[in-house]
Amino acid sequence: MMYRSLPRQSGIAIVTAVAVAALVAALAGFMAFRHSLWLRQVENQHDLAQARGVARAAIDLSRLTLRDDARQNKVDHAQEAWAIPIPNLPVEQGNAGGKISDLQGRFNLNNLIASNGQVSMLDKEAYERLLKALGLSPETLVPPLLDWLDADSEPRYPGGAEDREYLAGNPPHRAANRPLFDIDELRQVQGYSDEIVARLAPFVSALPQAGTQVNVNFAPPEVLSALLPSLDLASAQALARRRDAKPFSNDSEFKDELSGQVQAEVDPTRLGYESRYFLADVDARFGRVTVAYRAMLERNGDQIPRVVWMRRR
Ligand SMILES: [Ca+2]
Ligand SMILES: [Ca+2]
Repeated sequence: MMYRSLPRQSGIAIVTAVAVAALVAALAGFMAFRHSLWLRQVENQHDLAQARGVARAAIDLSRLTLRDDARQNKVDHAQEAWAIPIPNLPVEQGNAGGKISDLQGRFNLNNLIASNGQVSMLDKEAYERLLKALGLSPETLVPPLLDWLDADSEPRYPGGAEDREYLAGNPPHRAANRPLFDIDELRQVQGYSDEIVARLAPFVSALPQAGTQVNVNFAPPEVLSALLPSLDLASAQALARRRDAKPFSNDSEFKDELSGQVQAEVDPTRLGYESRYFLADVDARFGRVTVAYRAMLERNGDQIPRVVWMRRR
């Protein structure tokens, strides 16, 4: 009987050995996979850190470019060197590129409430004209934005919206009662759908101060026409074409291009030829990782511009 059970036992031993070998092989494979995954993660982290470093260096380069521009002249227009986009250039093991855009040719929505907390009537009327020129409704878009920006919680009538209206919404939130931080914040304001915000975006800004001038060298025709009530859109389009060929340096050059009636509407406190605020968009690729950053820059005199905010886009 004993000799019969021996082959059976050795059979079990062989099966066990094969199973153990298979398990070891599977475990070794799993370990190798985990190890390569870990290595990949380490590489990705390394590439991400490098790409972020390259992106930050590109934003710093934008700041230096704007500082140097301010040292050379006191006028800003689209033909200046800083306004030329930098194509994606090879850097060590990667690529980087970007562009600087002017923000001061746009209508600053934070101008609607002056620094004394009161509505700036000239800016309110200009914003109404801008909305009309864009085919949007001032009646539904102006009162809720004024309520969003003003410090109180009393809704305007008609068409206003404050905490009470927003807390009843889904999801409930409150009115900001302070200047806009960013154009994207408009999506939280009553009446501002994604489509409306996208339509407005090229024409408006949310700068961190009120009472800013519009740089006429960058203003789209719709913004020029909104700021100069007697300048119709067709004349503003013709004016913008002449300006793009030959930018303005001062009031007298600008007024030379306007009719007498429009000349009288040029307010040097609201229109200018310089820019203080800019957007820097940079893209950086390093190894397998690509990052894209956007920063708002504020230039003060010929100092290196400060970063107002910076985020991934
Ligand atoms: Ca300049
Ligand atoms: Ca309010």
